[in-house]
Amino acid sequence: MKSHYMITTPIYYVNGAPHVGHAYTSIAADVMARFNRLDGKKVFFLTGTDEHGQKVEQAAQNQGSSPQDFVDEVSAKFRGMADRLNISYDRFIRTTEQRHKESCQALWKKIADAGHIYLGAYEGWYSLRDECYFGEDELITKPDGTKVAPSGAEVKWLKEPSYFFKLSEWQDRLLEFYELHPNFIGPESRKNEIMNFVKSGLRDLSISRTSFKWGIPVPGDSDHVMYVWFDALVNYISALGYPDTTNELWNFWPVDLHLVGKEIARFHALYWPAFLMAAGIEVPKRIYSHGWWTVEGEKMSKSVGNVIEPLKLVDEFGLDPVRFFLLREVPFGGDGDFSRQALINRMNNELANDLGNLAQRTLTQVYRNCDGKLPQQGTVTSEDTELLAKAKLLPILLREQLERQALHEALEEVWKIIRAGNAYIDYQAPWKLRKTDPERMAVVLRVLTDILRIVATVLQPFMPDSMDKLLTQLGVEVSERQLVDLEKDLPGGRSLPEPKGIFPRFTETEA
Ligand code: ME8
Repeated sequence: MKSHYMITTPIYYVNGAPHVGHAYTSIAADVMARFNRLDGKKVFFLTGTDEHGQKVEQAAQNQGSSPQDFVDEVSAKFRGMADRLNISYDRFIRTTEQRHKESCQALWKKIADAGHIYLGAYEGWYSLRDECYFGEDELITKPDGTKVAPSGAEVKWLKEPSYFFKLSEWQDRLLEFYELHPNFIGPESRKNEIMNFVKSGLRDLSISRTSFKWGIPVPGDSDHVMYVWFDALVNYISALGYPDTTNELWNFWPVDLHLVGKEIARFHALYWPAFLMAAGIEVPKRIYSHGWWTVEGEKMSKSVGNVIEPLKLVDEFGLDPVRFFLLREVPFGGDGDFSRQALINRMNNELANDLGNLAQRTLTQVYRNCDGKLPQQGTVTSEDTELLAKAKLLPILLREQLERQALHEALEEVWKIIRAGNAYIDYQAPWKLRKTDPERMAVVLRVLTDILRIVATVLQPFMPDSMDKLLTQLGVEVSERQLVDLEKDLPGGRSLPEPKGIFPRFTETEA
């Protein structure tokens, strides 16, 4: 088994405040980082902010700030969000850091020296909002006849001197690479889309700008700053100390997973591998793009005023219910709709009722009827073994599901066990056994604590704080919470603390 695992989120633009979409990617990546740590791997989890480009320069101007002051302020908000959401990043990179700039210039030089960059002039339809040029055939004509970018953003005809990356020469190599590495792009639908785009023919890519200053100077030609996407993508290797590939961190390359939203899959699955191949650097193992959140059926936008602020959600519902809801509600990879009622339903039905009650019922009976001590394992029935055997499969199932980013399937698998646990406790009715067969009662409660221990261990990446509490109530030491620890049974007789409910029900307060 490979001992290193590297995962990244996109680095977020600092031209607006963080919203639930950013929180979503970061939480999903956090789950995968934490799961791999739990599985005994050395993890490098990278996130951060993308701070150059014309949009940022303009946003700073609009606010009357210098670009640097402006990016310092907004980047701190993103970092604050990550901390509040319990995102266990190992490095928060900012593209305005000096070492990142040097890294970008080193990569540029490497690609240029290998003959893949030339100076030309660019004209075309440019969308400021997307920071991207579009071909005539990619534009969409609105009912009033105006042409806009596929994203709906306004486009302008621009002409400027520009350095180009010879992307057109990489078409065959990229297609061959996709064929040879069928897991490189996920989900499958996105892979087909990108392959079709490449097959339709690649144009050389403009990778510098002269129309503004807020960017990284092109080595040897300071009239040009680097195209913000060149600068941004390089963060993934500058964080590992590129061009110094002899340092420890470089063992994490190639990255195992770039997790991104679907709108930027193309930059990651096409431009990025081409840049890397041109520089003779290994290509990432996998790019997975998830879908987009809308809010109560509508696109999230500042002008509609329906932007969901993740920290407000956390204030109202608590962190772990929010983390759980986002990953449970929507099949990962597809689009989703945020609704307050849906969050409340998940919280009350699946956290408070299903998991919360199972834990509370089991632990209260152990506390009251087993002297507050973890029961010994006893003689088990076929029903006991069946349930235990299913629960013991969870680590293996989850490992496989998370390898293909099926986060929702992983949660469903855990909930199957929780539901089976509830059916088991109702049927076995240990509270009745207390008088008639106390020995059997102890066995039933021990089966239930064993089930809960497995469930709580594998759910730690999703809800770290709550599962920490549950594992403590189950008498599991902090040093016994890795997946491998599940291979050993806990000795009976440990004193357990008085159980306390972990997931309160949510009730709307009257307005
Ligand atoms: O694109 N639903 O930054 P960005 C789900 N700086 N996810 C969403 C979302 C939504 N409604 N809105 C945003 C950039 N996201 C570049 C990236 S990487 C080298 C450079 C998430 O601030 C999703 O992950 O626009 C999306 O890809 C990312 O935020 C875009 O963030």
